[in-house]
Amino acid sequence: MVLTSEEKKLIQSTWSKLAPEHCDLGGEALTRLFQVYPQSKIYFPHFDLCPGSNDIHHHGQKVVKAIDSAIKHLDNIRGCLSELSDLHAYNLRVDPVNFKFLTRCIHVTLASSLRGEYNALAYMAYDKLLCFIGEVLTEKYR
Ligand code: HNI
Repeated sequence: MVLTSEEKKLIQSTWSKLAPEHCDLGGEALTRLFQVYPQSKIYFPHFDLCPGSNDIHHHGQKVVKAIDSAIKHLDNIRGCLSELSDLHAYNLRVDPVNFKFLTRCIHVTLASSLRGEYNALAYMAYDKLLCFIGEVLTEKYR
């Protein structure tokens, strides 16, 4: 992934403004995922998938924590997500298309929080980042 230094700064500054540890970014993105792409629900038969459920909220926090650590290590995302990559490839076996679905839902969630600040440049920077995270989490399938 080639993020320019401007894109890195843009991601880090907008992300810190969101204060992801205090908001329900992940839960909102997952709620959107299950509403817009209900086929993604098959991986979570053991969860309560009603919008805003505790399961969705807690799982959302885990997902956001992983993205947060990627953002703190933009030069070593592969290393930092290595264990998660093993988990998604060897245990969970999530069809990679779901990562594209989730990426879209994260974009919408970011846009609805950041409003005008989520301009084309911010979109492009996050798109590169989220696509790369999806690649890392699915690359061990081969
Ligand atoms: Ni994902 C578990 C991060 C995309 C299905 N996932 C996790 C965990 C993290 C995580 C963190 C918790 C690991 C642990 O407990 O050790 N997942 C991420 C990230 C992305 C992602 C950062 C992409 C941005 N996961 C997806 C997608 C799906 C998915 C697209 C399927 C639609 N993940 C799962 C499932 C689990 C999971 C299923 C196990 C849930 C559980 O608790 O049983």
